Parts: sequence; structure tokens; C-alpha cells
Amino acid sequence: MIEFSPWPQDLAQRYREAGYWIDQPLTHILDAQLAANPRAEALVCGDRRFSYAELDRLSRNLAARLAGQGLGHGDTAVVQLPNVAEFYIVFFALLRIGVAPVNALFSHRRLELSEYVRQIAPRVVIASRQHELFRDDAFADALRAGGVGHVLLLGEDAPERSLTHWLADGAALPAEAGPTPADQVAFFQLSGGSTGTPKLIPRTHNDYDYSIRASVEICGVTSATRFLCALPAGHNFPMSSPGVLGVFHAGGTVVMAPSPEPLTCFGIIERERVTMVPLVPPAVALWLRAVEGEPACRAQIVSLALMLVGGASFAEATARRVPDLLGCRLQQVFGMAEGLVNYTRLTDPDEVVFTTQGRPISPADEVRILDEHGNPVPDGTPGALATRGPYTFRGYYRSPEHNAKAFDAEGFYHSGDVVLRQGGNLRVVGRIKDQINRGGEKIAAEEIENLLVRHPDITHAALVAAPDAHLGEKSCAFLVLRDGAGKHSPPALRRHLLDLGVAEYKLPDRFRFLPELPLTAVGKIDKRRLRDSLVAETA
Ligand code: J2J
Repeated sequence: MIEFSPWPQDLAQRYREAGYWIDQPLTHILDAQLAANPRAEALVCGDRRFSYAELDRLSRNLAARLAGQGLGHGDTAVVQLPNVAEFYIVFFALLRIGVAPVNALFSHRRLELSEYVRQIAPRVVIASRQHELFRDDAFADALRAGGVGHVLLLGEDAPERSLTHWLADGAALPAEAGPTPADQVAFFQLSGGSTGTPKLIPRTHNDYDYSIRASVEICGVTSATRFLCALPAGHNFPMSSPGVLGVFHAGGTVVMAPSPEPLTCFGIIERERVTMVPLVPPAVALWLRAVEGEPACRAQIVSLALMLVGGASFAEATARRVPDLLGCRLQQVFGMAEGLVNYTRLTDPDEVVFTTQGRPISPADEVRILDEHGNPVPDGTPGALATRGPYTFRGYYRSPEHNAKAFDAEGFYHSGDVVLRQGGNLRVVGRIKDQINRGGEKIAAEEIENLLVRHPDITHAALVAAPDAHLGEKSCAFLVLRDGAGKHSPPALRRHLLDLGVAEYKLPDRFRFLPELPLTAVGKIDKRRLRDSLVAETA
């Protein structure tokens, strides 16, 4: 069994009695459709179309092959696939035999992947030849040498290492194979992070399944829903809010897009009559601009009925333009891979939809908004968000020290968001966690600062958010150089980070050099002052 911090007995009992936890593994999502609508279209990926029966058959093939190699309960996997059908086939295959995956983002590179491998010691890694890390055999060979039993690649020719080959045929699944119990870890979500190393979030079948079922209701997903997955498939938002898994739960159809780039997406929406799409704010801005520049585009997206927007703060003025320009309804989502998800409701008045990020999924979500002394603030006053509930996790994987800080004595998770309550809904107004939200992509400042100071000429580094018209925020690295160090250009500094293997979206957008970093009264780096100096620059 994979270790995780469980909910206390009394809460677990309450969640079961209320019908939130139904003790079904996530694989029941597919099983139910296989029984009810095996021939319905589940997934469209380019020219390839998969019925629910086909999805089930392929995932069973892989499951049987992996089980045949002795993989099962307690084992883990690292998966890194682009937005392709295989992502979900692999996901269900692993769940089917109780192997818990970490789904790395496709933008992740050597540093992130190595860190996931270090943390969970996977028995299998499933990735793609399209990714630079797997273009040649060096990284895969190193993984094998390090103890990973199988590295299966999409786009690989050698049959024994080809994912496609492993999907193509399989023996029957051994009778003893099956998913982990529903109150155990199903898979790991990735934390946006605010610490030096990426943190993993154990999600149980029960808790994740509840968030999906409830989201399906709130977002009105049905078997007629045609859902565009243009955000990175492994991210919590397109996966579960209501996400691809929500659409499968309702028996609808998922259509894959390689990225949220508007012209590609508009063509897919037109061809596949897409009705629903989740997007991050910068992508919405691109879509709006595309329609304004070329009003004929609107005809391509007439089937679109609902756009979900979340992941980063969404300007009210932009929100107001969505229905008119894109011809669909808007639903705001404020969620986190750690659990709590808030939605504006489809029955809410426009004012609520345009100006708030909605309210929690569940009556059992407990949300506290606290001042700096930990006392609740009155409505309308900003404070730090703390929450617990039937689908909010209880601890990062193997991170006791960090958990001691992130959770309070009552088990409330302190998300680091600053929010306020406005007529029963939440508005996200800021952040206390040391993170940059670059258009929905999260960067833990500490992780990049640690990498920057590995440069021989850098003695101190502070990464802070700079306001940006398009992405909301970009990152700026303030650096102190060693005495006598020469000049360092931004491209050379980025190269230093790239050479360390970090994902490109984490590279600082700007660099500033200072003789020393400003400190607060207690001797911590005064990031507020650094941020203010950037705001002043922008103004
Ligand atoms: C402002 N900040 C937001 C919003 C998330 C649904 C939607 C999003 C995520 C997600 C998710 C925001 N306005 N509408 O998992 O299921 C910031 C907050 C939050 C952090 C979580 C889902 N929506 N945020 O973005 O784990 O700071 O999940 O704590 O990537 O994104 O990031 P992540």
C-alpha cells in the first residue's frame, strides 16, 4: 500500500453517510459506460476515434501486460504523454491493476522527471519519443539502470519497448488483478508548489471520484457533452473539474487538442461540434483576440455552449466579453490539485459569474478565511484560505516537515491564497505562498532560486512575480553576483537553468542585478519591496 495521510475516522464516516464517498474505484467510470453505452464515442484524437468499448479494451491490454510483469498494488508509475488518447488509456490501465501514476506535464524536463522518479521509485515509466528527453535512449537507459523495470515509449520502434505494441494485444487480466481499495491512493497529482522540490499529492479513489461526480452535476455535463481537452491532459483542471473524467462519467465525448492555440482549436470545435471547454485566462484572451480579428471565426465555434475559466486570476473586464464575443456561457473555477474546487453556478446571475470565482463544490467543504493571527475575518475582508473536506487531501507524499506548515491542528489545508467572501461566493484577491502564477502555470520561487545560486557567479537570488498584461504574471529574478564577476546576459543565465534540466516555463522572464537583496526587519528577503519596484517599472 502507498502511504498517505488519511482523513480522521469521524470525518470519513460522515463523508460516507452523506453519500460523498461511495467506495468505488475510479475505474468504475469506464466500467459503467462499458455496461451502458459501449459503442458511444468516448474519445477523438486527430483522425482516431475510440468508443468506450475500445478505450476499455486497450486499457485492459496494457493492464494485462503490466500485471504479467508482476506489477500491482503498491507499485507506482511515472507517465509523461502529450495530449493524446493514450494518456487516458494508460491512466485507466494503471488504475485497473492498482499501480499509482504521477502524470508529469509534457513541459517537464529532466529535473522534474528525475525528482518524481526519486520520490516514488516507479516500476514503469511511460513517455513519448516526441519529448526531447526520450528522443535518444540515454535518459531511458539511465532510468532502467536506476531500477525502473520498464520504460515504454510512444513512437518507439522496438516492440518490447513500444507503448503502442503493449496496447495492441494482451492476455486476459489475471483474476487476482484489480484496482486498489477505494479509500487508498489511486494516483498522485502535482502540486503547483512553493518549496524547493516539487510535491506530490496522493489522491484516493473516493475523494477524487466525489469531486468528479459533483462537478458533473454543477457543470451540467451529460452524454451529449463534447468536451475539448486543450490544456495539458494531466493537469487537475482538465482532468477533473469537471474534466475528461467527468465527461467519461456522464458518457460524453472528449476531443483532444494539442494546445489551446485558437485557430487549431476553432477548427477542431467546428469539425467535432464541441460544446464545452476549460481554459486558463491567457488562452481566453487569445481566443477573444482571434474572434475580434476575424469575426468569421465565430461561425466555427457556434456549437460551444460553455467555457470554464480558472487556474489564475481572470480580469472582470475580460470575463464580461466572453458571452458576447465567443457566443457561450462562462463558468469561473477556482480549484487546486490539493482538492478544494469552487465554481460559479449555471443558475447564478451574470454579476456573480463575472465578478467571483464561485463557491465550493460540496456542503461538506469547510472554508475558513483567516487574518494573520489565524482568526476568521468578516465577509468582504481579504484573508488566508484554509480548508478541509471530502476531497481535499490531508498531506503531501512523504513531506512531514512541509505538512506541519501547510496544515493546522484541525487538519485544515492552508492553500496560500488570499480570498474574500462576497455574498456567499469567493473572490481570489492575492497570494501569500511564494509562487509565481504565470498564466496558470505555477512556479515555486524557491525551486528556481536554488537552481540560480548553483551558478558559480550568483551568490543570492530572489524570484518574484512581475505584472504582465497577457499572462497576468511573469517571473523576474533579482540576482546578487559574486565580487569581481563579469556581466551575465539573460540568455546565458537561462542556459544555466536549462542545462540543469528545468522546464522552460520556469525560466525567469527578466533579470535584475542588485548589489544586495533588501531584507525585512526580521532578516528575510523583502520580496514585497522587489515586487513593488517591478510594479513601479511597469507603471
Ligand atoms: C485565481 N487563482 C486561481 C482562479 C486556481 C480547477 C481549476 C484550476 C485548478 C488549478 C485546478 C484560480 N483565480 N480562478 O486544480 O481543479 C490558483 C490558486 C490556487 C492554484 C492551484 C482545478 N484557480 N488559482 O489551477 O493546483 O492560487 O490547480 O491555489 O494548478 O491556482 O493551482 P493548481
